Amino acid sequence: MASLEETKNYGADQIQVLEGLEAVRKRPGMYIGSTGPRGLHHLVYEIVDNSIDEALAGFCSHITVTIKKDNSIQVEDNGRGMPVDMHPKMKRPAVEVIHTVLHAGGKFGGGGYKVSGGLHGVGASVVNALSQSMIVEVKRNGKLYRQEYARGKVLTDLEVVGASDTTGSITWFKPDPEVFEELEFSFSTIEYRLREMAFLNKGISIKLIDEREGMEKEEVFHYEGGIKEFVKHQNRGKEPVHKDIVYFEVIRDNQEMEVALQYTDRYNENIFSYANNISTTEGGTHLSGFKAALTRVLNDYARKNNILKEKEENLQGEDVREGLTAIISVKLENPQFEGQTKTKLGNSEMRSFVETSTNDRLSAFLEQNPQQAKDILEKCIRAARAREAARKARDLTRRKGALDSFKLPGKLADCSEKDPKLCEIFLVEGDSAGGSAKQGRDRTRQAILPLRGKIMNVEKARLDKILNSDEIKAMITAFGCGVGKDFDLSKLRYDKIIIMTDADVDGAHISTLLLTFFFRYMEPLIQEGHVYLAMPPLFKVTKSKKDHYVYTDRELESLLNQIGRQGVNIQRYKGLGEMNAEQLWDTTMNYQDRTLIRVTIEDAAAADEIFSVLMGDKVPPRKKFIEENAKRVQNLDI
Ligand code: 0RA
Repeated sequence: MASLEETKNYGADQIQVLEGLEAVRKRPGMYIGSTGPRGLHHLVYEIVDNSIDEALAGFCSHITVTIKKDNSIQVEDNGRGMPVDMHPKMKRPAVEVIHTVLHAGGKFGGGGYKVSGGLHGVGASVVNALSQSMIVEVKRNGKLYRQEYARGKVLTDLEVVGASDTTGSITWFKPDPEVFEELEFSFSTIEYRLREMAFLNKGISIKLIDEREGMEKEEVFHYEGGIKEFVKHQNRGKEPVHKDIVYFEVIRDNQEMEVALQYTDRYNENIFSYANNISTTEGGTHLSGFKAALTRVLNDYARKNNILKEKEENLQGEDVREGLTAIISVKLENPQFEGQTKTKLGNSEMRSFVETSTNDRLSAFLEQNPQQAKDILEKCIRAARAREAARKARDLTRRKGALDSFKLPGKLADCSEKDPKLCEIFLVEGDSAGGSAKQGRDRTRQAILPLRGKIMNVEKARLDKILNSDEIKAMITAFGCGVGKDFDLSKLRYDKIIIMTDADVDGAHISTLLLTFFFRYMEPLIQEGHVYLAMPPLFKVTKSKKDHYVYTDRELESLLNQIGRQGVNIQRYKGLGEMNAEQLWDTTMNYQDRTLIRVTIEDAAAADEIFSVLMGDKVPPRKKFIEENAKRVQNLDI
């Protein structure tokens, strides 16, 4: 990719030297967030980010990430190749400094925007510190260089091991089992991240290969349309309100902004903002600039064209964001990340830059596309009217006291313990299983709420309708913390909310409906980790009068191998209802032996994608999604 001339201009003296890697091994959480699956995957992003930086600098077009058979990772790019010349102060090759000195990477001087901030940009040295083995190869100057590291240390000097007529970098690492609790990489987690990177950096081609046995797979992410295609992807299960995705890009001095948006017939707002490829989940100046411009432009246009009549009130922010899918991506030289999780952009110049640009470009779009402008505004006006109706419905339900927890629902079998921290509530599919659960439970700490039939699909209704559903009202009163804007987590009456459904397709559907409701209207429940899925057994295996409960097909296989297949009786549970109270307690509810899956949300955009695809009206994307993710649903980690 890069010519020899360009390669020469950069070198070791541009690398700043900071501190040692012992600290990283002592307190890995400080550098990669955790030593669980999240931290493990962070290692991959860290290495990929360096190649993305090289692409943003204009020298790299292709990145390949491979999950190797042994759950090690290889990242290869066709950039200039990492610098190999001697670092003047350290008297070591630059590539070695990058991999052994904290913060040496990601802090190169020179033009371009660097992915840095938040947990990112801690550098390749952190990956070395947390790997049992790491090998880096550089193709540069017509040569192939190689160096090995392990657990933060250098194993071999940088050597020339061959010739090369191309340039690029290859990094291979195997995470350290002494550090990580789990060493298994998730294809779909990495896939999500790489796809996001490809959307945010149009033109870059990123390939993901899984070489693990029985899981062989390959995907390429390459989007010439960038975030415009991101919006299309997010909206693939939804019905758009207008034809085109609005897209604009403004580049000025050393700042860039890109916006893509489209309204859908949904009711929730989905705005995802990024700064230098980092997801700014806490928002910041770029997001508030965008929101201000959106409200203003739509109101101005509606007034000017008499779509909003003189006596009508202005559209509010929430009206112009209902059903909106939007991506805002800015790139700037010195991003300031603030907020609790360092994901809030603080640079004040970004507010006016995004606001003015959006004002200009969005009004131009509306002027040039009167039909689409009309479609959008009609949707916003419907939202404004519904907001009024919902407010009235909420006031009414509140006045009636229908959602107060002193009027607990009749079918709730509550527990006697009063300290919420010690209590849990099982949401049980069907009255018969509900009956067994009531009998089998620990009455002091376990409450049971049987749910009858299908829960309402909240993706397709506004709050005023949703509040008419008995099942939903029962949950709101039982939990005790309100709903939607009024939600108050501190009032939660149970520490654990446990969804207990049959291990079949209907059960999975009910779980998804419940999770969708929690995600859209009680999000802190999920964010703070209060929601769980119970794991009822799939089989009861009886041999010589001894019962074994088995939870997965794989477990059944290994049990049969262990106890032999002769004289074995296998009962497949079709539903919770087939278990009596004692069995339900033994297998699924008792504190010691049960397995609960905690539902977590790694990423809001991913979760929205999952819920809107699973719960939307379009069948083909749903079918495709379920087929692709069928395995993952077993271990629902959203
Ligand atoms: C030359 C100079 C610089 C970085 C790279 C090459 C480079 C680093 C990586 C990391 C992964 N792949 C890479 N490819 C190239 C530093 C020059 C600067 O300050 O930008």
